[in-house]
Amino acid sequence: LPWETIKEYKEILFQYYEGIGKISINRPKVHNAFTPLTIKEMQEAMDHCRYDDRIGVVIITGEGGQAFCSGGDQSVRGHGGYVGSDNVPRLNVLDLQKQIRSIPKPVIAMVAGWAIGGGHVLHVVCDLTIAAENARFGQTGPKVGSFDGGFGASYLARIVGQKKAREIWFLCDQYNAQEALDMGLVNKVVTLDKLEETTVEWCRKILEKSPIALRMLKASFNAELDGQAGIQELAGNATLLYYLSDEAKEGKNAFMEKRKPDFSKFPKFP
Ligand code: 2NE
Repeated sequence: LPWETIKEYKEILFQYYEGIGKISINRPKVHNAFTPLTIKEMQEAMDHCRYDDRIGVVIITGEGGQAFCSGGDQSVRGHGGYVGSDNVPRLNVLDLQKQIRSIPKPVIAMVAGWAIGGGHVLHVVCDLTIAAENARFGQTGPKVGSFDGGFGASYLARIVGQKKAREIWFLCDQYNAQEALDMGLVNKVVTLDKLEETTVEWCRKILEKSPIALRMLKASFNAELDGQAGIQELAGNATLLYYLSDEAKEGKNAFMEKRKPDFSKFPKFP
């Protein structure tokens, strides 16, 4: 497909095609393990996707066909986090996870090969996952001295159930694409050569739908799980809709015109 580059980065590719923003980790030699810079670049790209009016759906993926993402790059893991060129240890992937959940547009993980450790959590937090037959899923935390007790544990358990989530973390086994499909961890499995085509097909179906309905639904699914922050997002969308109404505009206009607002003509729905 004729993807066009939105911006050049060092550790990711960021491309656009017909309403879709595609963010792809580009470190195939290490199975797309991420460094603080990879995440910083992904965060900037996600932010761009949020504000770019042409983009209605986002794909997150990894280059090379062998890996989606193998988690934090262990070679730069230091004292208290993953260390970048500024020598500061960070776990900035946690901020990216929040961004994926809160962007008011569907995010699809397109997984070929390994989705492991922090890379597995990245696909977990995406709204949908489409996997190639060669996809392999799992957590490694307790094996390599790490864990993700946030979305990586609680949201995973919401998806696959408490028993299965505990099995995934306690045993650190790996699961193939069919097993992932059977446990509801992915939405669809296709051959590797059909992965992008199918994902773009799903994007097209989504892009035909009402953006506000999609936005409200995403916020609604999140709200149940995300406590006050989830309610804040859902309520923010309610405010957005209210601001579009003549009733809300009457309040603002009255203030600007230094008069008493007249809300009497607006219906009191049962
Ligand atoms: C993914 C897996 C199972 C693949 O195994 P295999 O045998 O197919 O490949 P191999 O040879 O292990 O990997 C190829 C190259 O990629 C590097 C390897 O070291 C190897 O390099 P060379 O020997 O060719 O030089 N590589 C792979 N993953 C890497 C990584 N994460 N960091 C640095 N280099 C990596 C196998 O590679 C594997 O188990 N990888 C490690 C998975 C892992 O434990 N990830 C970190 C989990 S913790 C985390 O992500 C995290 C968190 O828990 C909380 C917050 C933030 C992050």
